[in-house]
Amino acid sequence: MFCYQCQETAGCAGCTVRGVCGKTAETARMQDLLIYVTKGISEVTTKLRGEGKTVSSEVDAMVNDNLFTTITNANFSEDVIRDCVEMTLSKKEELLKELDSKDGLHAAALWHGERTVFDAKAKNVGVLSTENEDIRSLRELITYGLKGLAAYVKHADALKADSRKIDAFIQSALAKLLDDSLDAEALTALALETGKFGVDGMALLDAANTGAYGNPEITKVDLGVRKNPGILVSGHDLRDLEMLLEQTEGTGIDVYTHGEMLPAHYYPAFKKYKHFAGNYGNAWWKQKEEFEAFNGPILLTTNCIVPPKDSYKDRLFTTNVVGMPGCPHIDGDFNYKDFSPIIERAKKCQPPTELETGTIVGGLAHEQVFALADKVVEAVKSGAIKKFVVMAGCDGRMRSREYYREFAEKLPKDTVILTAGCAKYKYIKLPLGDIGGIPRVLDAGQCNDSYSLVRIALKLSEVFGVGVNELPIVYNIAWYEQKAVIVLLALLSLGVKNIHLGPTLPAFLSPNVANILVENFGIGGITDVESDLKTMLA
Ligand code: FS2
Ligand code: SF4
Repeated sequence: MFCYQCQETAGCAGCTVRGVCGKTAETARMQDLLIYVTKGISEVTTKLRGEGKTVSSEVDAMVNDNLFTTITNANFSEDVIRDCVEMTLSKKEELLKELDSKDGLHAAALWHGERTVFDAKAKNVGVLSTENEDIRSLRELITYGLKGLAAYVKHADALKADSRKIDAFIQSALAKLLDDSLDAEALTALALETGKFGVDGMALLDAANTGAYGNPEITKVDLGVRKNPGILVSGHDLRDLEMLLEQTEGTGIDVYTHGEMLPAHYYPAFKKYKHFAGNYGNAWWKQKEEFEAFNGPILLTTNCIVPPKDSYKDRLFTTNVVGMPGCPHIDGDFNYKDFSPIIERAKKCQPPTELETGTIVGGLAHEQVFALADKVVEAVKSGAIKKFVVMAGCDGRMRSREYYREFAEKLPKDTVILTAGCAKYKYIKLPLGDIGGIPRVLDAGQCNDSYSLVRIALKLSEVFGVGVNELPIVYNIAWYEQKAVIVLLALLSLGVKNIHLGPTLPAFLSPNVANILVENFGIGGITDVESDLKTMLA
C-alpha cells in the first residue's frame, strides 16, 4: 500500500504497511482501485456529455459517493469498497454502450474485471503508478480536493440542491487526471479551477443548509449531560440529524452532538427539539474515551470514525458512506431512514457519564456576523480589533497540534479568531473573552462553513475598500484530511495569499510543487508560537 493523503501519514512521508488511521493494506489498495475505476467511469461520462448525451443523477451520486468513501476515516470496510468497485464497473459497462465512439479512451475507462482479480489489479493502479513526482503531486492534490468537494456536494444533495454543474466538473477533472499530456502548468491550472468549484460547492451547501434550517445564530451550547439515555451524533450530515431528531421526539431519549456536528445547535430549525440536549466531548480523535463514557448508541454520519474498542463497537452505528467492519449500518436515503435500531438500543442504555459542564458559544456564520457588522467595523476603526486570525480546519492526534491551543491563548486581546471545522476544539473552551460584546472566537460552524469566513472577508474588503490581501486578516490553518484540501484550494482560487498551513505541510507536495505554492501564493508552514505570533501580527 501507499497512502499519503492525510496530515498524519507515517513519518510525514506515506503509510506503507498499515495506515496510522487504522486502514489495512488491503483496504488501502481497494480504495486505490476504487479511485482508478471512478476516474475511468468519469472519462466515459465526460465523453458522453461531449456527445450531447445526458448522464443520470444516479451516476453523479455514485462518483461522489466513491470519492467520499475513500476520504480519511470514512470507510474501513474492504468488502463495502469492493462492492463499490463492482457497481462502478457494471455501470461503466452500460455507459460504454451509449458512446458513439470509444476512440482515445484511457485503459481505466476500458478495464473490466471480476472480483477475483481486483487485488492483483489494485497493486498496479495506486498513487505511485504516476512516476514523475511533480505530476503525481499535482494529480493527488487535485484528487484530494475533489474528494473534499464530493463530500460537500453529497450533503447539499441530501437537501435536494442542484449540483449538476459541479458533478460534471468533478468528472471532467477526474478524467483529466488520466491524461498524460497534461503538464505541471496545466495541472496547476486545474487545481485552481478545482478550488473555484470548491467555492461553488461550499456556497451550494451553505444555501442548502440555510434554506432548510435557517441562518445560524449566536448560540450557547450546553456541555453537560441530562438524566435520560442519549444518542450521540457525529460527522457532518445535518439531514441525518434532522431525521433522527424527528424519530426520537417524545421517546424520552436525548440527542447530543459530537465533533463536527456541534454547529447543528446554531441553526434555528433544530432549536425546537426539546430533547436536542447539547454537545458531548471534543474533536474526532478523542472518540475512544468519549464514546465509551457516553454509554448510549452513537451514529457516525460521515468521517471521522476511528476503529472502535470492543466495549462500544456494537453501539456504534454508521450510515451513508461510513463503514466499519463489525459495526451496524443504517441504510436508506435522504427521504427516509429508519433509525429505530438505534432508538431501541438507546432505551436499554444508561445516561451519559458527564465529562464536563458549562457552555460554549458559536453560530457566528456570515449572516450573524453581518448583523454585527456595525459593531465589528467600529471596533476595527477604533483599534479595539487589530487583527482577525483565521484558524479554521481540522484537529488531530499529534502532540504538535498543542501549538494551536497555545497560539490562541497567547494572541493579544485585540485579536479575533475566525474559525470553522473541528480545529476549534483546541481553543473554543478557553476563556478568551470578548471585545465590546464581540466574542474573541467567532465559530462559523463545520469545515465547509469556511465559506462563511470567505463571505466575511469579502464583506470586510467591500466595507474598507481594499483587496482581501490588504485586510487585517492572517490565516493560520490546521489541516488533516481532504476536506481541508478543497478549502485550501478554494482560498487560493479567490486569490488569498500568505496562508500558513500546519502542523506539517502535506507529504503529497513534492519540493517543486511546494515551491510553486510558495512563490505564487506565499504559502508557508508554522514554526513556534512566539516566532509565528511575531511574523503573523507584524
Ligand atoms: Fe474534522 Fe474529520 Fe470537518 Fe474533517 S471531524 S477532520 O472530517 O471534515 O474537519
Ligand atoms: Fe495513512 Fe492518512 Fe492514508 Fe490513513 S489516510 S493510510 S493515516 S495517509
